[in-house]
Amino acid sequence: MTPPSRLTNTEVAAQLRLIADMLQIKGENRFRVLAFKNAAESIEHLGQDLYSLHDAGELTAIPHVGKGIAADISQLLETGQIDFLEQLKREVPLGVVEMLKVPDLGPKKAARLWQELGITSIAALKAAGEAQQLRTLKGFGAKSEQKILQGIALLEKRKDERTPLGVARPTALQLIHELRSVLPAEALTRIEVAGSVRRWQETVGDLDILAISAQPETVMAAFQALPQVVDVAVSGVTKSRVRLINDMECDLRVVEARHWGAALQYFTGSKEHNVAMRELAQKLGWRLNEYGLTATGRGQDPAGMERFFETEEALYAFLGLAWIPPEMREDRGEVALAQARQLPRLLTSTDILGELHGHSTWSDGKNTIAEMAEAARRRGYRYWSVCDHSVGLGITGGVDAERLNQQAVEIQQLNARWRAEGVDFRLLHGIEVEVLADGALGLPDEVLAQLDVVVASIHSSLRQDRETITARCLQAVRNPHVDILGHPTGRLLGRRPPSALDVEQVLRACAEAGTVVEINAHPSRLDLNDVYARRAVELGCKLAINTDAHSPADMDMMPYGVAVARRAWLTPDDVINTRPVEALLGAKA
Ligand code: DGT
Ligand code: CA
Ligand code: CA
Ligand code: ZN
Repeated sequence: MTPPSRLTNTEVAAQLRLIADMLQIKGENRFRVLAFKNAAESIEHLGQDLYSLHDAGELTAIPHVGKGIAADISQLLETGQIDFLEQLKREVPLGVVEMLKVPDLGPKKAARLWQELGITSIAALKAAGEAQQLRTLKGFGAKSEQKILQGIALLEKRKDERTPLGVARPTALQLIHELRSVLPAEALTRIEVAGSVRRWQETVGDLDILAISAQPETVMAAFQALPQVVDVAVSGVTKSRVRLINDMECDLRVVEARHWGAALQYFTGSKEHNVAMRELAQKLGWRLNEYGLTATGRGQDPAGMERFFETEEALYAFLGLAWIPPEMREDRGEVALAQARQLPRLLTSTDILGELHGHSTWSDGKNTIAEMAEAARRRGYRYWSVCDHSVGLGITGGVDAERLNQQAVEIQQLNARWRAEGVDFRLLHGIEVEVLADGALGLPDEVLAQLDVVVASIHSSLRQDRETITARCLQAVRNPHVDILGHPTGRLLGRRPPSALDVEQVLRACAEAGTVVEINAHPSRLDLNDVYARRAVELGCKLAINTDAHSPADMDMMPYGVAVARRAWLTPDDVINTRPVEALLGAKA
């Protein structure tokens, strides 16, 4: 048997929660239920790898994990399942557990709905509610029936919400990784993510995965059996649609090798790009679908003749096009450019030579300057700019004139060491200075004047009206000491809307003042977004892509920022941190 792929702590916690829910529906002792819930809670918040604890025989050192639960966890890590949970699954339908998601529907009610009315899914619950059958249950009035229907409506609305790419992409890649590890190589020739995730769209409706296999049934069975899958909505030989434990839905399609090119093109989308592609094909006498091209008879080839493509490149080439990077496939003129062989040379991650905005323990970063620099150097960067927050933001630490001087000493020492060792790496000394509510900066000009890089950002009073916050931002970007405008709109994807800022006006001012605009690469921000970044370049701005790292791991987020730039059609020349450090500092002077 293939060993199960590694589970994350969150996934292990989810399995324990599932046990707790099932026990609750069965009406078991509440302390037993609580034991599983508490264990799940501590595992989710455990800052440690479960596998190494397991290997060391130390699972019981985790708070709330006793011998019994530790044994269940061991079994899960070793075999990919827990016997006890498998047994529970045979007793309690997953659909009934599902019903607990309806607000105000507790385990006791769910159990009665199941046992007395035979309801085993939310869909069935909704139908029964609409048919006014719930009120027939003893103790259930018209009012509680109404409440359940309202709860279901709320749940459906939540389901319509799109997932941030920073959650969706790792989810898709994990599914692919797990399928690769559970399936024998001969059952899975190829597997790739398609849809909006492949295009790196900032939010994602559902996941789309595409595979080539000579054994589609085997692939589908393995897919539906993945531990993250809570519900199978569609189950066919070539297509499955499932719902995952994190509430995302995922489509998997299995195709033949000869259809791969057209299928990947079709399921990558966007729909708009596909419409443009179909129109082009039509003009050339072909009908384009997810299998390939069929001659319409209006071109040179006889009607009904088929063409298949093993690669996307071959399909695009057959239609007279250069291969178009997925990030550009939004029908914004890319098809005409590909036809004219004039696609831009898009920025790639390897073009990035360093970062200009990151934090250390001098403000809210988790690592020292030396640790951050070492991490940057190890990933091949040639420079990294320490930009800690100016004081007074209500966070611990922060820098003022005095602390900046102390910081400078530390930075000089580190730089001197690398110079002596002949290492091509340089720390830049910068700051992320707060743009105060009235547009003044958090530190005086003469302090800012001594630094290599000044990033000005807004973290407070983000709800000012459009006029006020725009004026505030204009004042900051026009300050000659400000080099970069950090995360301009302040949005947090899925959590906080952008400020009311008049971005167009601010971008014009940046172009005029020579202030660089940031694409904050952190997937919770992606700020500027693709549309504004495109506009910035049109207006003559330069951009900087920074992860705003607070720990070395944050630096891994750079591809998200590069993807925003690619979706904005940016070339290396549009982005200043593709330049060597001398050119960078020279341009600033
Ligand atoms: P999403 O899921 O809303 O984030 O966006 P997509 O682009 O992943 O859309 P999705 O999952 O509905 O479909 C995946 C791809 O399949 C889509 O990008 C293009 C293709 N596709 C799906 N439905 C249609 C359609 O009705 N017409 C065309 N031309 N393409 C379609
Ligand atoms: Ca999709
Ligand atoms: Ca889909
Ligand atoms: Zn920052």
